[in-house]
Amino acid sequence: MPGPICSLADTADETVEDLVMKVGRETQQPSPCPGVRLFLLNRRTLIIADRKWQESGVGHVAAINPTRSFLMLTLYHAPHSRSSRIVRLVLELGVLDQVEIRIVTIPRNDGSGAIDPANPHPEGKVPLLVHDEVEIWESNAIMLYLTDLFPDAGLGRSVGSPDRGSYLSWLAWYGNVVEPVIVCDAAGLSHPFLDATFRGVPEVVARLTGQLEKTPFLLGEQFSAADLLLVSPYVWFPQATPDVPIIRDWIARCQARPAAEAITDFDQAAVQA
Ligand SMILES: N[C@@H](CCC(=O)N[C@@H](CS)C(=O)NCC(=O)O)C(=O)O
Repeated sequence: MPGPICSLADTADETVEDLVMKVGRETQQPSPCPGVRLFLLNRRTLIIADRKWQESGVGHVAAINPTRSFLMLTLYHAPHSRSSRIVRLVLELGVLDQVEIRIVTIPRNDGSGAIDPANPHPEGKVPLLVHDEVEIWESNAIMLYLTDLFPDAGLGRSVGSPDRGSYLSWLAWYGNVVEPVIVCDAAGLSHPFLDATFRGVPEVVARLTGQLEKTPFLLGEQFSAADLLLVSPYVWFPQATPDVPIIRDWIARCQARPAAEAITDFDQAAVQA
């Protein structure tokens, strides 16, 4: 529990009506003391309202810049794993100071590591995002959640955007099709049911190529979280990269971004810590 009362930045008297118009929602954070309620006005401002304000409509109301604890966004991360792409997204969004990243262990393919009792993911996996006690799991769901929560960086597409449907489709296609196809291919598995359900690597390559022939990134001229997600298997598993120049160029464009190097440094530092 942080000490919000100690970090008041400014205060103002406002009516209940004024404030209720502005207040987003009450946080689920326990009140620091009797008669005081906490409201998140937006992700930059926390309102502390005391009993007098609540009863009379005029009283002590303080707006402060929240610390990460107020946002209560926690990301469970294992370095050099599928959660690295979520840390990269946090870096791309510029909100590292608003997400607490907890390093946990996972069982690794080489036999090292183990499920970490400190990781609340029901299967012990990463990534897991926890926001105000609600667990969000699966990389594409977490990416959608974070880009909706932090729209200013322009890495997602909000409801009402003409590209919202394409954005959701690329994110879902990654989880529903691309990962199963890449994993089955790497495992040397083939079966008519797999082909019928997911198709295969040539179809994945054709879909990516078809879009990248039209635009430099999947949603057009600008890099988005859809690129970050779709590029990720080729980043960890370069052997899976198709020998298609348009795809290789797209990967190079995505990896030329500062956050691509920053996540490598972040993971390296986390391993050495
Ligand atoms: N579809 C999930 C996959 C999550 C996943 O399998 N994560 C791996 C890390 S690369 C993991 O936690 N493995 C640990 C385990 O299997 O216990 C996602 O994309 O979030």
